[in-house]
Amino acid sequence: MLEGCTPWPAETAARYRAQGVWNGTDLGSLPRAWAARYGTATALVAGERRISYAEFADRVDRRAAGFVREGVLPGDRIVLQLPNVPEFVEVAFALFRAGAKPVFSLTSHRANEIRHLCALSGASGYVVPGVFRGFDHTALALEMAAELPALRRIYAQGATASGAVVPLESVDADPVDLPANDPADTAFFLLSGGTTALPKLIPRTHDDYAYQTRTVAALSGLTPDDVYLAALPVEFNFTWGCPGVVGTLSTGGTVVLAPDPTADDCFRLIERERVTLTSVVPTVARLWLDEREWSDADLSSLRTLQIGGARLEPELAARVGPELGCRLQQVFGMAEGLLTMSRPEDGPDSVLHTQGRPVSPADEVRIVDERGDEVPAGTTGELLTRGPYTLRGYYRAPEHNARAFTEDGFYRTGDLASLTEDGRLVVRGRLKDVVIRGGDKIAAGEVEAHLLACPGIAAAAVVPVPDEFLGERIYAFLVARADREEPGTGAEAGAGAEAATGAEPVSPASSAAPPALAELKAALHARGLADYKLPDRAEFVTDLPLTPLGKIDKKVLAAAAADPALPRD
Ligand code: J2J
Repeated sequence: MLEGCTPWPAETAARYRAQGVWNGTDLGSLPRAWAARYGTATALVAGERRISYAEFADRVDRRAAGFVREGVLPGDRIVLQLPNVPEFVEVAFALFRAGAKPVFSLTSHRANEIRHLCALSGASGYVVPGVFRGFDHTALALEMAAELPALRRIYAQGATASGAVVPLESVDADPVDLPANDPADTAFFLLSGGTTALPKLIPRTHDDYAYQTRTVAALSGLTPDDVYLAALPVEFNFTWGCPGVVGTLSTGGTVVLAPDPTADDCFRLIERERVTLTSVVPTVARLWLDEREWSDADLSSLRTLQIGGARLEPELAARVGPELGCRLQQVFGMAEGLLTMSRPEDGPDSVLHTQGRPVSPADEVRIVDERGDEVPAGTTGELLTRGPYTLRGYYRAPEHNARAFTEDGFYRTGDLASLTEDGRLVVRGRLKDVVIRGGDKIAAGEVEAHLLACPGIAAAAVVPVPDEFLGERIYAFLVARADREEPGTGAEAGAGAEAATGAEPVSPASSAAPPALAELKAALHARGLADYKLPDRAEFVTDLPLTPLGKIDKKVLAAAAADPALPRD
């Protein structure tokens, strides 16, 4: 196994193998196996492009040979940052085939995230989309290569070769014999939604991911007639393997790649491609439901809409069946592993109000109180989990791992949940310091660290504030430095914190005018922080409330931020 990754204990691994839970799959071998079974059937659709299973396998073989020719070696880490295009799927499988480990990055990631991902993974290569949505990823990649000596090759779509830049199109060579991968080894890395200032890398093994996708595909009743719409970014675990792209291809179905999750694009694709299954976050589901009234698209092929990634309000859940004419499947999941979902046979009440049951009988789930003792059904506590597709440790993070796992290997999810008498999960909240904005996970600590590095800021605390459309928004409470003189122009600064608390723990700043929200956002943007992490509101206070232990009291701040008396944008 790759150094820096934590294996399952030998006895546990032996048990999973003996039970056939892990069946020795090498993800790199799958495209050939699929081609043998499904041949001329359509594997991928993107715009006007339709790629058969046979073609897909050929392209993967040629690209794998191309990467080997470029000097990619088994065990190399390669950051993969492409949008929903067939090349994402081809490159991921080509790297699996070559024994290299893709690190899945979001296209919205910028210098701050990419620098960290490349450095932490020790990446030797970085695959970018050239210019995408107005952003020059190749230029950023070159900057990174100049900073990080290990980063030797930039593969850019549509680029011309120069220096470290290799056009992705030229990563193509006559197929060569390549050794098989050890199924117990790490196949790729997903990103953690994060609780710490810097995102962690989640190693997923060939065996564990093959098991996840196979299990979820079977539970979803997928057949070769199914058509899956990848509406959310493909690199999201939900879209990639729940059952998503990998589960659908494993079953011989067709994957349709949507450029983005807008109702317009997706409804058109559902109608044109007769899509049967897709997955979205609640914010996208709400947009689709609201748009449905105005659209005459034929959505009759859609059998199941999976919704997950953030809390789904029961009122929204109840609209799915009647308004979209398909079955709702609630999904609770995490890139770290554990997935729970409602089943076709579940009654309406359970589908609307619970996140269903773990997908594997081998998943172990515990709800515990602060002392770590298990609590009875119906009681809320922290969700801990262990199982055949849940990580045993983040990559190269021994200190964090010591806190994030129990001694007996349960992962502390940081989610608050309860179990129903019949073992269904109900997500109740979070212990972890994360904002979930429209399904995007933002670690408060990361934004705080960047705010503190901005001029004029003495202290910063980031909390979620409930929002009808996005679920949550990012709210920053800030203390200005006493020495700041420039006047700010923002209306947000200092607005109504007293009214918000009704008491006194958060008091507005009164002295020198602090920087305006727009100014702060520009500073964070300039620091290379991805835009989806920028605060939606910033409020200056004279000091931050503290708990009796002297930590910033985020409960008080979250309550202040959520107060309806506060003016909203
Ligand atoms: C409330 N919170 C939820 C839900 C995830 C499938 C679906 C989602 C993800 C995902 C995924 C939630 N209700 N239904 O990887 O394969 C919050 C929890 C969780 C965190 C994980 C998949 N579903 N969440 O969202 O790694 O807080 O994975 O711990 O991005 O999202 O985020 P992520």
